[in-house]
Amino acid sequence: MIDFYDYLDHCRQRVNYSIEKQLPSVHKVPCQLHKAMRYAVLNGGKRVRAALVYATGEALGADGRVLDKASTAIELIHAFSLVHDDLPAIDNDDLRRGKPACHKKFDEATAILAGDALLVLSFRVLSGISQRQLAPEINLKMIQILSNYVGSCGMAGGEMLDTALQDQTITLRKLAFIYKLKTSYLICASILLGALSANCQDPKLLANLEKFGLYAGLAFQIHDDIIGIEVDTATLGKPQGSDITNKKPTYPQLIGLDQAKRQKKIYFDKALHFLEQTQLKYEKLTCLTQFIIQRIN
Ligand code: GRG
Repeated sequence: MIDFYDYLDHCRQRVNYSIEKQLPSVHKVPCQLHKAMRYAVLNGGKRVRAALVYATGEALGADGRVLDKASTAIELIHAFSLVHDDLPAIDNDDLRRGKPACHKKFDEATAILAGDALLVLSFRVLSGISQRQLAPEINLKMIQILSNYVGSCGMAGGEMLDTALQDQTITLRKLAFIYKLKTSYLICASILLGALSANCQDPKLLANLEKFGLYAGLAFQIHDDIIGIEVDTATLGKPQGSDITNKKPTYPQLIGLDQAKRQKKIYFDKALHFLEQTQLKYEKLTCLTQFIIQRIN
């Protein structure tokens, strides 16, 4: 049995070191922008997505240096999405990872630009994988997958639909669709980039990994709704009850907390079902999925 928390800590340290190396120095002009980028991405964070990249890639024998670049690219995009999500025009949240949100620490213009620059840096890092470590056509596939999953039919599209939800009634089916785009797709991208880092091109395996990511992502977002209600602001590191304040429909709001917990478990079981189908050595991925639905922040 692996010590999962040691493993998660190891992934965190590894990706943080890699991110640090990729960020421009705070002494480089425009210093304020570079400070904000650093603040937004090196301010804590569980690094669950990075761990998914590492755990998937390691199960398939990927080169650690490729995994460092892939996990860095994913966490840079994730940090960018949180910066923009917190902006007054979107969720208007002042607190992130227990600290002032980027636009509060700096200002709105700086936060918007820092987010933009993190997004661009993500693709720069991903496209910078050495040809000696990974075939260029696989590297290109990674870039295509990531851009599809975060673009207008992916995370950005999910956020657009989510933003329009304020004060609206919605069916559970539509909400699940938004969660898929907004949250699951970056989880899927993390897993698929991990697999591609190992040169994996088996369509059946990739399809099972994608379905695993899809359901793990839905469970992750429903759990996020639940802890957003049940856990206090200090523990969450972001405002408790912010979906209620923003009048955003969530699973607990639509079907109640108990049913939301049941639905989370259904998605968790589906995720594990598709993980088993991969026939990989998946102990770390199972632990990560359990962590995703039990975390307190
Ligand atoms: C991708 C082009 C493009 C635009 C981004 C702003 C935006 C559009 C998307 C935001 C999507 C979003 C915030 C989804 C919520 C996902 C979620 C539950 C995030 C929290 O993730 P954790 O708990 O956070 O892993 P830490 O802080 O641990 O990293």
